[in-house]
Amino acid sequence: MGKISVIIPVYNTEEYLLQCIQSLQNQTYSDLEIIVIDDGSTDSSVQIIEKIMEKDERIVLYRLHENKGVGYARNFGVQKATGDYIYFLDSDDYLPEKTLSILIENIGEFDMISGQIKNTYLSTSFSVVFEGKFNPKIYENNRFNLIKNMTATNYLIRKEFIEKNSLKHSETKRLYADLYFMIPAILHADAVPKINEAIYFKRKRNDPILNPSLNQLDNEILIKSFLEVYLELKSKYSHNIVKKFLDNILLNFYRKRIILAYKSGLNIKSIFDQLCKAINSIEPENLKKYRWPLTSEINAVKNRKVNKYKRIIKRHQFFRNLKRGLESKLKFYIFLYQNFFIKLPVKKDLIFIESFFGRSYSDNPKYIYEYMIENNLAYKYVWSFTEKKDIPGPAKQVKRLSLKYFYYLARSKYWISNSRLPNYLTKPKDNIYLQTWHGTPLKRLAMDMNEVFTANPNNYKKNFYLQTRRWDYLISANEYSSKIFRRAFLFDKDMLEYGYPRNDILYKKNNKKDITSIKQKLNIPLDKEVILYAPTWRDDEYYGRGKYRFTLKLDLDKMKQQLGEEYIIILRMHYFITDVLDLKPYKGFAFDFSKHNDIGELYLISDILITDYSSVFFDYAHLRRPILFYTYDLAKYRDQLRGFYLDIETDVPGPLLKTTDEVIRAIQNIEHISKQYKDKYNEFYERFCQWDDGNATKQIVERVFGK
Ligand code: C2G
Repeated sequence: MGKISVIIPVYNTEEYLLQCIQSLQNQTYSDLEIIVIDDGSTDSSVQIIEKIMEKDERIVLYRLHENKGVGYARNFGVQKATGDYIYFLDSDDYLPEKTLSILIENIGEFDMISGQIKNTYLSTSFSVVFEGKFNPKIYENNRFNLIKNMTATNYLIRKEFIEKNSLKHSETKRLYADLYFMIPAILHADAVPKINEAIYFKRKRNDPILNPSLNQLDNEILIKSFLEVYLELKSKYSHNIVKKFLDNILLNFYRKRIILAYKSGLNIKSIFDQLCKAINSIEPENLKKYRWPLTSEINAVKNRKVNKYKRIIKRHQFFRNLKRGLESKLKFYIFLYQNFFIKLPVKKDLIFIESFFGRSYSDNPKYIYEYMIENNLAYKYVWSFTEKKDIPGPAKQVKRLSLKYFYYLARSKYWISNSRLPNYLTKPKDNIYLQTWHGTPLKRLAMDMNEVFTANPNNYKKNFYLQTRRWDYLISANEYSSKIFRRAFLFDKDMLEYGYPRNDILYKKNNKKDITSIKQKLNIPLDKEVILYAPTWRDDEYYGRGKYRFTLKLDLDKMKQQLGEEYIIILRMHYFITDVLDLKPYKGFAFDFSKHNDIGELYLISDILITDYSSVFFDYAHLRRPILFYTYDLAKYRDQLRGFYLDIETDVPGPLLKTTDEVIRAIQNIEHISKQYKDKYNEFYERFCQWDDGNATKQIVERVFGK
């Protein structure tokens, strides 16, 4: 049927490249030439290509020694191509197996054919089964709709058609260079068929901060480039169909990009002149279908009245926000927060506190609060909870996400939280945010994560970046955490390096009397040794945002049978887990303390900890008691889901166990294991437990609030 030349410009995409090229090698249509143009990459992209080329002679590599931009690289590729057809693929995207065969089988007599593009965050192996016949839809008068997304990827195009019409990408424009190729292509093609199946996977990069894709670049750059391209193309074409297309994409761009950019702080003046020129070039008849409020904005721009335009935009934004605010109660509270509460001054003595999204009275925030009330510091406190709690001291309680929650957040000079606060909460003027965080990281965090598999991967990294911009202080439990936090959170403000407030209790109450009294309070038998099982959550097992599943893999029947005489077990699920354990059959042996506020108390009363990849073992190690790692899904968790900062096989202070039998055996031989791990435990303690001495809270409170 003919040879297809696939053209792939590459610029620093080492993370994605292999998958891209392999997806071509796996194509069922094999008469291919894979032209890779390295556009001056500075990472290991070239080495990756060179390695894969050794085994596939269809791959040809060209190297440009400086970065020339995607337009230049693609034109260069077309010149070198020897195929009958050209297909543009981006090096961070990938194809299902049948893409090229579907396209070539359906192109018929047409000059080009297109297909659906699917945006995706993931690069886990996918399989798409295409069966049966495809009935491509033919685009004729409406064919410019095909290029609303402004990209040249995912078209199979006859090479002679490209040559006949001298189609070329722009080589001077870094952005939107594709339009210079696609507009004349679509114009001269008369009719273009499209396959209505997703046959091209476009990766939405999840790291717009450190590794942005082109359309994740700074708003001002994007907008200026777009307006420039619009004006240039507008003056080049006199065909009505092209003018209409350009005017439509300008107005869409205005509504989607420009208006949103103002919201996130773009200075209107910086783009206003160009915007005026562009808006003044719109054909009057292409404006007819638009109504107020857009038309009043457009008129102000047309008349070059920047101050009037700013007033109009402000007013419209207020109405747009109000309209959104009326969609639900929560949205209305957010509207009030952003438009009214935030304008009130903060109260200098008010502290807003939350732990684990309001789910518990626990962790570092709890200990900071208790220290402050015990020492009668002159502050007022507001705690945010999802349900009312029985807590000591004078704190006011507000329900998380209620009207009061928003009001007090806006009025508090201080925020204390151990996890994230919603991104839409603009930081009040003069607010000081003490972020306590909630553990020494084993699992990769935020910017250090390669791929994000959580219930809500959208903009995960960007959101994290915006989160951490609000933090003024961050607590770190050891030097190792400090280093990671600086990088993974891009945090450059005050790191508080005194240990964790929540660990003070492990130094102050680690004695028989206190331990017995906690056991009595919790109704735990006094005559048995205590095992604590505290695993973490799995990113890919969820019901929805913040609601995760957990399947208990420990065989409690076996454990009860073999250990029940001497031990009891406390099960403690991570706060994200919504499944409720049914422990009725194990009454007297297994106890569920998932809802207990304070895991520190559970550490104190237990003799052995079993965990997996949870940060709990960094805290538990302060007690120097035995730790077992029940890591039945290690390979998947470490290699696929998260990645670790430590080598779990060599660095942790206890054995990695894969089955309940191994866990039972380890418990039966716990003294032997303790001896075996003595040196490793000491090393671990030296490395991670150096700063805590029972006074972390005091030092932190003095640093943030003064003596
Ligand atoms: N936790 C708990 N019970 C569990 C697991 C965790 O009470 N079964 C508490 C512990 O205080 C622990 C904290 O939640 O230190 C964090 O839990 P991790 O399992 O480590 O998981 P995650 O919430 O993802 O935080 O830098 C730390 C990481 O971000 C991990």
